[in-house]
Amino acid sequence: MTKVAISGTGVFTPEETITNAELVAAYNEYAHRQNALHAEAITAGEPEPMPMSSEEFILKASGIERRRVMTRTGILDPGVMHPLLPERADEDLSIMAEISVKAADQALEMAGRTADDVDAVICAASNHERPYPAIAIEVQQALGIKGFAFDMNVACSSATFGIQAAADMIRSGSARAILMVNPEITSGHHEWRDRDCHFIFGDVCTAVLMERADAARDGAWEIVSTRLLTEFSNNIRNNNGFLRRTREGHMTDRRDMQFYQEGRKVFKQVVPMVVELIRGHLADEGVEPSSLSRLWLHQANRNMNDLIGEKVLGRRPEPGEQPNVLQDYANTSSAGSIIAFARYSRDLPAGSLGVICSFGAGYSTGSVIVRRM
Ligand code: CO8
Repeated sequence: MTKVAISGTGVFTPEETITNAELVAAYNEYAHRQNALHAEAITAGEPEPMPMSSEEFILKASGIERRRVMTRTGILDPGVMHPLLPERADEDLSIMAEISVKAADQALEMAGRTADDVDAVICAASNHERPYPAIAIEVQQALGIKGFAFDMNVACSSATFGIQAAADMIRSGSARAILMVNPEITSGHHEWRDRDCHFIFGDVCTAVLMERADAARDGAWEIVSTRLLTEFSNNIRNNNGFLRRTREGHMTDRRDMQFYQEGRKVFKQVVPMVVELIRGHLADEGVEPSSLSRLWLHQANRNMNDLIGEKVLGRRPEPGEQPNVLQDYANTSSAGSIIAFARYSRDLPAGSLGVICSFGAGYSTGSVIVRRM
């Protein structure tokens, strides 16, 4: 059977950063203003006053120290509390396509490939800035790639699901090489006015170039096997969608039109799901957990990753065995495990085995076993 390899990766990191201190100051000022505005009603017992956020809580509960964003403008303004990005003309490259091209250029260069070598583009992300035409087709055109392109969305698991889709297509012969991009502008669909989650997300774009292993450069990573799993849950949800204007009252500023979750339930339910998936996948492929050099996990929460690493390996992971990037990037949805892989895989020798793993809304989880060539 045709073997498939990851021969290039790219990470576009936005220039602007927001620290926990800056985030908490903006949120707390917003909460103070809301409480002052509704002081009379609050005194009468309805609604509850908005609680304050704290840097200490954020670091302890999540491990996040700062996040990158496409723009700070608006997010830190207590009178706005969401990013403000200029509108682009239809003729101009859209913002998701722009950051995809930047990450893709790096992946192509690393793989030693040009547009002529690639037959397809997949844009796998947790939100797309428009329903159509596909962002992937715009990226395809911008890079001068022939063949076909499409968008897909499996929330935080979009990248591992994209890797399986691409690997299957290359294996079956429908494409020689496929470029996957994960432009995650989470700041646009995040709720910055909710203390329970305002610290969670950040923006980034990753890219992965996959091709036939027999044509790939030395030092590429063979995709040994992929496994995906989904199980419906309402614990991470966003009700915004194309039917919004058909529903009475949905055009107002409703909380459920942005990301919302039951974070503690997600933590408790997703950890066992992910551990079972990875352990079962490794067992079926005859790979002992002790033979893994590295786990590149989804970057949502440091405590969650510590627990998953410990349960998969059967011991506490050594420093470096399970690298985190969430302290600097926060949760970048589907891109998180790819940033970790791109940053922390080049030092490993040929023959090294590792697992790229995602988990998130759906629920959805994906496990990709890779071996350095
Ligand atoms: N400051 C101070 N106190 C706070 C804050 C805050 N900012 N936030 C909450 N608290 C309080 C709570 O109110 C609570 O108080 P009390 O005990 O009095 O009720 C107390 O702190 C503890 O709160 P939690 O139980 O919520 O705290 P946890 O320890 O559970 O930590 C986390 C919260 C960090 C959210 C944690 O539960 C977690 O990480 N869970 C997993 C979440 C997760 O991985 N979700 C996946 C989401 S990503 C995804 O699927 C992609 C979706 C698509 C992308 C969307 C982009 C926008």
